[in-house]
Amino acid sequence: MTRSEQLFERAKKVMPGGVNSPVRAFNAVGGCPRFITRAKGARIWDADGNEYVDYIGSWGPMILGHGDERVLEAVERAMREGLSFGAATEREVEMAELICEITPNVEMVRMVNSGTEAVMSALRVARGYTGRDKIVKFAGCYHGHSDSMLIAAGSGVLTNGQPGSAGVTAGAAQDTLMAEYNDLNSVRELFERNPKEIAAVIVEPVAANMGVVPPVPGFLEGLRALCDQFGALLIFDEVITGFRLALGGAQEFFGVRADLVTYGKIIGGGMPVGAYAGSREIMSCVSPLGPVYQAGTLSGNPVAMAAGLAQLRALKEDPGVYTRIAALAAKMADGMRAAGGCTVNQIGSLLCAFFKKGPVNNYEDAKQSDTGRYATYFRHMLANGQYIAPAQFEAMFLSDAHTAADVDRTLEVFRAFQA
Ligand code: KE4
Repeated sequence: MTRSEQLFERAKKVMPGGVNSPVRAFNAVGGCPRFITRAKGARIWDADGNEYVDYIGSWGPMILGHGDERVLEAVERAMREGLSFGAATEREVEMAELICEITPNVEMVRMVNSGTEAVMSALRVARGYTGRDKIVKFAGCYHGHSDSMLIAAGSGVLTNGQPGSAGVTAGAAQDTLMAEYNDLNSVRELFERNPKEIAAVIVEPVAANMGVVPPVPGFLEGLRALCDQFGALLIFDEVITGFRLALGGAQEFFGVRADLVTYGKIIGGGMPVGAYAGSREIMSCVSPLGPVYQAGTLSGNPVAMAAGLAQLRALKEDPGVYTRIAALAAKMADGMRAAGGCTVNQIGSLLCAFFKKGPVNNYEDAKQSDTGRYATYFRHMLANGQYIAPAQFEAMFLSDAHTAADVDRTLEVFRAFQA
């Protein structure tokens, strides 16, 4: 048995599925998950000493690459001062000031500990601010595991949500309405059926949890117009796109204003951090200033703030990173398309190969992808030192630590698979 196999056997005895997050179990692709021991730059190593080029980057946080010295030094300095106080600290103020400075339309920020917590809290603020109950989400978009976001599309997408997980009650599901990504009519119809009941529309400005599916031109602008017309808030879930598509995230990249924005991943530099943010008027609803309660023992944790601040400051000081990582992703996408046999969606430093004829513009399209072939693709890439998402409905993440030579090697391995 390999070391990873031994560790997985132990893990399955004491952790559900042997993991702390389901996608890590490799259930969608088969085989034993690799237990990772260390990482540096664009490389990770598993418990058997195998080296991989890492295109997951902890699912997005490692935009500078693993073990960036600026982040490590900030963490080492902060941890010597104290791991956690449960009290106000200057670093939280610096983080909030920096986010307000670099993010469009944001005047106030609340730090939390994960993307899920950021979304859950933003939804509560939207309901508290508007006095309305219903939320519109899109089939195929993932916003973390809070009950009202674990919703399956009903018989038709345009029905009230159904529980998408055991343990989610019909009561929790009833206030979530499902629309079709890139289909403004599906949203308009929900507003017309529920004219004064929709508190917010929440959207991944680039869908990256059904594979990568960019918004078609006019989609985000249309959501903005519908929310304005019907008095609902527009929530951009930027847990993936935030500080990744551009320094100002999707709001900057697409030039569309959201009322609330949620963050995670990059904002923590690899440490557990999430945040939600918006105008002073809306965020003034949040306790202790306003009536919407939300709290957290480790929110704004000083060591996590130090990691996130170091990463965001590095991105602010060198915005050329966005051009560099988008160029690498485009090189990868072009090479994959040239190999044939797949549809590749790419935007900024995000990309994904679907094993079906294109286009892939929504969840219905994405679901037609040959997930069996994806699993074979995954195992081929892994066997050749390329660590990509162990599931079709995820993304590849490029970082500033990846090089053109890395991409050339990955394409060589991909062409061998497609041959
Ligand atoms: P977390 O609670 O996992 O920090 O964030 C939830 C979340 C919210 N919104 C978006 C757009 C997200 O992509 C996520 C989490 N992303 C997944 C990757 N598809 C995390 C990986 C995992 O679940 O292990």
